Amino acid sequence: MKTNTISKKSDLFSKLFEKYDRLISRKNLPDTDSNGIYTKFKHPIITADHTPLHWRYDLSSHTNPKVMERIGINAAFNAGAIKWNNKYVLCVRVEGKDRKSFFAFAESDTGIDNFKFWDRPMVLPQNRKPDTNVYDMRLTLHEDGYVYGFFCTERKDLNAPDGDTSAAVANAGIIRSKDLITWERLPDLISSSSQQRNVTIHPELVNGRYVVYTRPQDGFIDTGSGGGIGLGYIDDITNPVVKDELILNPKKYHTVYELKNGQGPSPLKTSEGWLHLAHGVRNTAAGLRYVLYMFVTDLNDISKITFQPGGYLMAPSDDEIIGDVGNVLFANGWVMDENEDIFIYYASSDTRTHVAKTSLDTLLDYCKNTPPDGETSAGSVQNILNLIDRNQGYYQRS
Ligand code: M1P
Repeated sequence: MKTNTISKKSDLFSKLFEKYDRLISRKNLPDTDSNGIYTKFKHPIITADHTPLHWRYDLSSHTNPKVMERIGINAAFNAGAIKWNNKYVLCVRVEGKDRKSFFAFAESDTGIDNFKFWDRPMVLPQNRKPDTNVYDMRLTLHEDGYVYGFFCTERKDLNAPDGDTSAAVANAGIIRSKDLITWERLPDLISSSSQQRNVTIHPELVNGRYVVYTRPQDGFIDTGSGGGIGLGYIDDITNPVVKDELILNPKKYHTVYELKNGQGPSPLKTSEGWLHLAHGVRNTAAGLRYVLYMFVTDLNDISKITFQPGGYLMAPSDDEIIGDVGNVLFANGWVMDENEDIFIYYASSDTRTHVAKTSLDTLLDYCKNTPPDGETSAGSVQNILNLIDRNQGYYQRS
């Protein structure tokens, strides 16, 4: 009798593993519906269901005869990315059903499918003041030889009035490694802003100094009088005091980054400047809407924007609109291959991770040849009229 029960339960475990194996070995196909700028793929590349079964289930049929999930995972999104030992490696924000986020690496040979999590989630080294919640890792191979991980560390706001149990303080946490396995924790960012989020490091030194992209903000959600993508300099990365911070890319009325914006991954170096991916947020009657946009900065003067296409590069579409925090696209990871193919790792609605594939040549063309924001409705019409004029002789059909 007992043997029968166990073998029946073992069947349930087998089914669980078969289902899981099918999911992580599933091939991902490109969406045929490309806009010429990037190609999205049919399936998200990482979801909560991709997290290993041995993180979630007690796999013994003796102690878990009902095959119950013991630890639930809610979402797997906002991944940092790096190409490492010929693999596409993501540092995923995994969020448990208990609302805590943590980091876990997943890797793939193709960059578009078959992502497998490493055996264990990352054990993040702690500073004297432990993190309550951590998220949104940016991974950057720096010219000093380290891979830096910049992430958001969140702690309760101890100055909040009694009874306010949600007020929090966000800052940038910093780790570095030479092998992605052993990580050294540096002090958290020291800046003049009460809160910082969406911070990442520029891959090269500028005049012998480290450079960080920042997002100073007054409140935990509201950027208030702060906001915009900032640029600051650090003399000694082991004592990360931000100096000479300036706003590189401000939020702006009646644009897709009207309410707030934030640097995505660290910029990519190209012969025509530094290519940036960012997110912009505006408020609507249905709540905040997060989209991705781009800009380019001068190769020799990184505080100067040389191109900024109007509008967004990518916005939530179809199933991407729905999730834990709806109408959100967010990207903090991308990889450029030796052949200059670019993989943009983006997440939808704080729930799942996707990839879009493009190339350096295409994104530079996009940045240089998409008209800048027209600023007004009339300006937008003028952009269209300019295109119509250039198209004379091309579009009339008999
Ligand atoms: O919920 C949307 C995003 O909100 C925050 O981004 P920002 O600081 O720009 O508003 C982050 O918490 C991010 O993780 C999240 O995806």
